[in-house]
Amino acid sequence: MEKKDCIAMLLAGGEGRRLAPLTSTIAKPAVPFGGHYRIIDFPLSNCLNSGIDTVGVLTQYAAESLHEHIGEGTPWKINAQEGEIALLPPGEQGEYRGTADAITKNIEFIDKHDPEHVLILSGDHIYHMDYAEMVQSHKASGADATLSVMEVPLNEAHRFGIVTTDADLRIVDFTEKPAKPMSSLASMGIYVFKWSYLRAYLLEDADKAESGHDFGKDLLPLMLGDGSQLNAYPFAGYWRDVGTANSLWEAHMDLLGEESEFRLNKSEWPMHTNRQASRPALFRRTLALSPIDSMVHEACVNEGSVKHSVLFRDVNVGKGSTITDSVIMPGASIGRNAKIQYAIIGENAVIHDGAVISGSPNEILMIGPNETVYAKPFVRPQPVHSLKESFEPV
Ligand code: ADQ
Ligand code: ADP
Repeated sequence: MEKKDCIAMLLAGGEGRRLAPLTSTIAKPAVPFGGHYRIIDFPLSNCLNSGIDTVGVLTQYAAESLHEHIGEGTPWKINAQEGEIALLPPGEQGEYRGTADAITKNIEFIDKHDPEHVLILSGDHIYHMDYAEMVQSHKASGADATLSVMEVPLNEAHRFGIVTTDADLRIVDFTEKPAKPMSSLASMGIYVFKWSYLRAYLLEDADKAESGHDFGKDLLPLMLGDGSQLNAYPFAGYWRDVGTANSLWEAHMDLLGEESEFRLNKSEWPMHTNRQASRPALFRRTLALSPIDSMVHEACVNEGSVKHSVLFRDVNVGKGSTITDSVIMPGASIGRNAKIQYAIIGENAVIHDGAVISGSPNEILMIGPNETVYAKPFVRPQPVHSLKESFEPV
C-alpha cells in the first residue's frame, strides 16, 4: 500500500453518560445535530475538506448506531478509489480500555497505511477546522506531538485538559481536568503525532497495569515528563465540546439569530452526511403565525407556536403547543397544548397532549429517543401491597 503523509483516527466509542438519556441507545457521536446532521459528521466532513482520505473510526458503545450512519463512508470519501473510511470496533483483542488503548489495538490498521503522522480526533465536537494547517504547523516545528488548543471560559476549564505553554508555544504543563484550573487554555482533544513516536509510547503504555490507557490522563503527562517536545496549535474558530446537555443546547442556540455565532454550511467548507435534504417544512394556518428566530427543517408540520428553537426533520407540533428555547430532534411528535421550554427532545420521542417539559437556562431537560411523555407525571407502581394501590398512574 502507498505510504501516507497523514491519516486520521477518530475516537467515537465513549459512552456519553452525561448526555443520558439522549445516549441511552445511540453513541454520543451519533446524536443528531443542527437539523440535518449527526455530531460525527463534523470531524468526518473536516477530514474530507482537509484532504485526509483515510480515517479509522473507533467505535464501541452503541456501535451499531454509528455503523449504520457511516456504512462504507461514501459521503465523506474524497475519491471512490483511494483511501478508506474504516469502522474499527473492538476485535479479538478485547474491549477498548481507554482512548489510547483503542489506538493500540489498531496498530495493524495504521501500519498498513504506513503514515508519517497520525491525527487523533474526537467524535463529539462541533467545529469547522482545516486539519492540513495543523499538520503543517506540526511539521514546521518538528514537534513529537502537536495539540490543538483554545481559550475556554474559566468556569468550564475543569471539563478539559488544561495546558501551559512558553513563548514559543511549547507545552510546559498539561493537567487533565483539574479541579481548580489555573489557566483557561484548553486542549481540544485533537492531536497530531509522528507515528513512529506515538507507536513506541502506545506499546510501552499497553503493559502498564496502573495506566487507564487514556491520552489525557496517561499518555500526554508521560510524554511531557519524558521531556518530549509537545507543541500547542492555537485554534481561533468556533469549537464546542457538546458532552453535556447544556453545551449541546447552547451549540444549537448558537445557530440561531441574525448574528449566529456558527454557520453550519459554508460554501467553502461544505458539510456531508448520509442522507439528502428532502421535502420542505409545512406550516398550517396557525394563530402564532410562523416560527420566530428558529430553524425548521424539512417535512415538519407545525400547527403550534415555535420560538427560538431548532426543529429537525419530520417533527410534528400540534395545535396550541408552544415550543421555546428548545431542540426537537428528528421524528419527534408533540401533541396539542403541550409546553416545552429549555429542553432537548430526542429522536422519535412522543410528547402527549398537555404535557409540560419545562427546564431553565441552567438546567436543560432531556427526553430520550423513542421516550413517551404523558400530561401527568407517570409514577411507576410501588411494590404491590394491595391491588387497588398498584398500577395506577398518578
Ligand atoms: P473527554 O472529552 O472527556 O476529554 P474522552 O471521554 O476520552 O475525553 O472522549 C474523547 C473521545 O474518545 C470521544 O469522542 C469518545 O467517544 C471517545 N472514546 C472514549 N472512550 C473510548 C474508548 N474506550 N474507545 C473508543 N473511543 C473512546 C478529552 C481530553 C481532554 C480535552 C477534551 C476536549 O482528554 O484533555 O480537553 O477531550 O473535548
Ligand atoms: P461521559 O463523561 O458523558 O460518560 P465519555 O464516555 O466520552 O462521556 O467519557 C468522558 C469521561 O469523563 C468519563 O470517563 C467520565 O467519567 C468523565 N467525566 C464525566 N463527567 C465529568 C466532569 N464533569 N468532569 C470531568 N470528567 C468527567
